[in-house]
Amino acid sequence: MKTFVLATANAHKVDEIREILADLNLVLLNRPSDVPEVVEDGETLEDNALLKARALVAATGHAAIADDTGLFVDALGGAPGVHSARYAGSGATDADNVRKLLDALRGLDATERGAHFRTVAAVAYPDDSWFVVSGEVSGTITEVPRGDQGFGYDPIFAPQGLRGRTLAELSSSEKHALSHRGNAFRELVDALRLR
Ligand code: ITT
Repeated sequence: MKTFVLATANAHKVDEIREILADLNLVLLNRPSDVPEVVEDGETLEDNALLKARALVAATGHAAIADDTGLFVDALGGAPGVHSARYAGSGATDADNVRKLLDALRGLDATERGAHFRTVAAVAYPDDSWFVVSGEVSGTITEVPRGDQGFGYDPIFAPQGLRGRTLAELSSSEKHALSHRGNAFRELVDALRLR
């Protein structure tokens, strides 16, 4: 069985990745707690996903899977994008980030609130080989948060085609079926099968 260490320090992302990959015959190890967090100073999601994956290969000797995700808001020229985790400052909580984004879009109507999530998943191996895949979902930013499932920006992101329901109003399996992370990790599964 293939073994991978999951590079993410975000427990919600660990849960989602484990759920999405559950049917595969993979051993998934959690990131050891003594491995310091990587400074995510890349300019793109690809850069940061690879930084995280390679750091965990170096720290553990295992192949590693990393995910870097951003929310790209049209009216803000793509912000917060690669800086989504720190949008409201270093140490910002999900609630801080959500509040700042709603404030930035105050007064804009639904047609001006377009956005997409993008996830880049990177796999890195001890022999220095690697690959990346990505997935997206398009939608709009709601005017108020709704729902208590999911995490991060989920309560204010309404995917296209769901009549305004937010990602935080979906069950986890409904979210994975259409989400940026679901789409990226389905690509990752296909890529792993070819190796
Ligand atoms: P790691 O770097 O340890 O993986 P992180 O929380 O920093 O964890 P990201 O950089 O990928 O992860 O996340 C960027 C931000 O986007 C962060 O604020 C997350 O809460 C948010 N985010 C990521 N995936 C999300 C999702 O599926 N739904 C809503 N928000 C999400």
